[in-house]
Formats: sequence, structure tokens, C-alpha cells
Amino acid sequence: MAVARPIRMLGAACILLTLFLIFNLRQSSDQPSTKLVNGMTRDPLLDPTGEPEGELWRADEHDYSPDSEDSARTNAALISLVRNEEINDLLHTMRDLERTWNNKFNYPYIFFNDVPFDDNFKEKTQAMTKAKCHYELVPKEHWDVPSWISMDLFRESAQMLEEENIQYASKISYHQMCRWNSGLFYKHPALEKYRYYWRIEPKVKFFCNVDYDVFRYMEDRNKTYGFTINLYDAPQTIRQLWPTTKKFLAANPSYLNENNMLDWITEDTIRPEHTEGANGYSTCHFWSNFEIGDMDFFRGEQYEAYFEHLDRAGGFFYERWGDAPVHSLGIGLFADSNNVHWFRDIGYNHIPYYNCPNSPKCSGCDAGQFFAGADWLQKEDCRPSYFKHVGTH
Ligand SMILES: Nc1nc2c(ncn2[C@@H]2O[C@H](COP(=O)(O)OP(=O)(O)OP(=O)(O)O)[C@@H](O)[C@H]2O)c(=O)[nH]1
Ligand SMILES: [Mg+2]
Repeated sequence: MAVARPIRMLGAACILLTLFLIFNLRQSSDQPSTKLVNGMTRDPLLDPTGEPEGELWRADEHDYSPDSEDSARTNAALISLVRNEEINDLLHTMRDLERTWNNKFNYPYIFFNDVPFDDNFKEKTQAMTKAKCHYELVPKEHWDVPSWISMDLFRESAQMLEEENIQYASKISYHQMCRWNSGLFYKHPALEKYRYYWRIEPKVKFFCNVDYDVFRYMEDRNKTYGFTINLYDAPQTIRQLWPTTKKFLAANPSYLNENNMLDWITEDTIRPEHTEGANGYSTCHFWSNFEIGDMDFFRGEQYEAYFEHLDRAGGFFYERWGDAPVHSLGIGLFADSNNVHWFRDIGYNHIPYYNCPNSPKCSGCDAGQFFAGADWLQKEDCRPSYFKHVGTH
């Protein structure tokens, strides 16, 4: 059967258009983007990046051997809440971290789980490092849904969030994980003797050789918290977090640090719909799958009372409050912003975002790359607001 010429032309045009779209889609997902968004005029990650200034502790100048009784390590550990099934993804993380940093410093790893670790997990993780690995069960009273939470209300709220396409809304363990990371991990007896932690997750990547002891850096400079990536959150998951926080602040005005980050927390011009959706909170947060922190801060009066207040309010279950916005609000309100540090020199990726500095010590990422994947991810970058209101330190 003959096909009319205009139809043939139309068919050919459709094929060409499809090929064009596929080509463009591939280009946008293959190529890292360094576009400037959200009011940023230049990305400091493109500036040549070296080590922080001042004295640094190095493995060739001090004793960092794994079994030394009298090593230069400070009281710090690498920690991860992880499942047995995630062993292979965790090994990738460990391989990267060992290669770029810990094979020099040999800080211990402490793994946490709500069920016992199996032998396979223990053997394979210990085989990745000269440092000591410890395997800990999360106490039941830290993991169980608290008695004041109504499961009926949880199911109803989760259903509503599901309808808004909020990932993991009905997955109770996700809520438990967020709550544990928010206010319980540092209460685990295995962490009692430690002050600093570096949190790692399965399947994250590290790109840059770091040749100084980052825990000693935290201690020597009196740093409270270190991050790599600064992001917007989904407002639907934290609608009541800021109103609940404001009530806490009204009842405890003296807890607010004089040098707080309120301007960053309440910024409302860059993505006004986010600030509005979260009832006054910009949703900007430190992405907590990477964090290096001082547990003395979290164990302190202000943060402890704040967590207790949030926990009682129920938003870890009735909404989907993440540990990232909760830590970020705690740090942003009660810590001195001079003591928060952007580890720009630690090249890092948790899908889909990156922190990739311009440094000969890095390989495997492109300087300034913020995301890999669809273009819209770029606007999730909250660093422009952070740099403006807090700084690039
Ligand atoms: N043991 C244990 N670990 C968990 C559980 N839920 C989450 N985790 C760990 O907690 C961390 C965060 O969980 P993820 O599922 O990666 O959460 P996420 O990063 O928000 O989500 P993704 O973007 O899918 O990675 C990871 O290290 C997980 O291995 C759990 O129920 N039990
Ligand atoms: Mg994750």
C-alpha cells in the first residue's frame, strides 16, 4: 500500500526529532554540569584547592600504625549504620576511603545494625583495612518506634505522603533510621569514649588524596561539624519541622548561638516555594551521608533538649523528618558558624551529587561537578545561599 508523501515526510521528521532528543538526553546525562544556578556567580570549587592552612598532622611525622598503643590518633572513629545485604556497596566505600585517607591514619571503623552482622560482613569488612573493625547492635530501645507514636496516625500520614510521591514514606525502618541518626547514634555505648565521628554510607565515593588527619584538624581548630554537600530538601517531608523548632526556640531563647546561621536557614528568595512549603525554613541542609562531627555538641544541653522536643512532637513518623535537616537546624541554631567547616578538599559523591575540587590530588570526578543525571538536579544546590550567608570556610 502506497503511503502519501506528506505522511512519509511526517514520519521522517518524527524519526529525526526522536534521534535529536535521544542525543541531547545522553549529552545531558553523560556530561557533568558546572552551570551556575541559584544566584552563584562563581564556583569556589573551580579555584585551585589545597589543604587547609596551618599546622596539620601527617602520617609520616607521627605514629599512626594500626596497632600502636600510643598512636597520634585522637579519639575518633569512622561509623556506619548499614545492613548485611549492603556489604558489596560498603566495600566500595571502604576501598575508596582507605585508598585516599585511612590507609595512612588507621582510624577504627564501628558498624551499627538493627540486626546482628553476619560472618560474611565481618570477614569482608575487616579484610579491607589494617584498622580495627567493630560490629555493634543498635539497642532495641533506640530503634523501636517510641510508645507515644500512634501507628494508625503513622499509616495515615504515610499514605498521604505516598500520594505526593515521597520516597520511603511508608517504610517504617526509614523513619527509624532517620530518628536514630538524628538523636540516638551518639548515645550508643560503643561511642561513649569517642568524641569525633566520620559517617560513611555504602556506595559513596571519595576522589581525592587527603594527607592530613582530619580528626586532628577538627580538634585543633575547635570545629563542631564538617560537610561536603549543601542541598535543598523536599518541603513535603518537613512541613512541621520549622514550626516545631520555632516553638522550641521561643521556650529556650538563650540556646540560640550568637553567631548562628539563621539567615541561611530562613533564606526565602532563591527558592521561595521551598521556604513557603516548609513554613519558613529554606530546606537547605548539610547532606548527612557525609559528616564529620563533634559528638560533644550533640551530647550537649541544647541539641539534646532540641532532639527530645522534636522526638516528642512525632514528626520522625508523622512526617518524614530526615537526620540531615535535623542536624542542620541543630548546628545552624546552636553552634557557632565559625566552627562549621566545608571540607572542600574531600572529593565526594553519593548518587547523584558531588563535591569535586580543582586539585591535582583528585581523580575520577570533574572539578566543580555538582551532579550527574537530569539537568533539574542542578537547582538542588544550596551552596549559593550558604556561601552568601555563612561563607566558604
Ligand atoms: N542496619 C540498617 N541500616 C539501615 C536501615 N535503613 C537504612 N540504613 C542505612 O542507613 C543509611 C541511609 O539509608 P539509605 O537507604 O541510604 O537512605 P538515603 O541515603 O536517604 O536513600 P538513598 O538515596 O536511596 O541512598 C545507609 O547507610 C543504610 O545502609 C535499616 O533498616 N537497618
Ligand atoms: Mg544512601
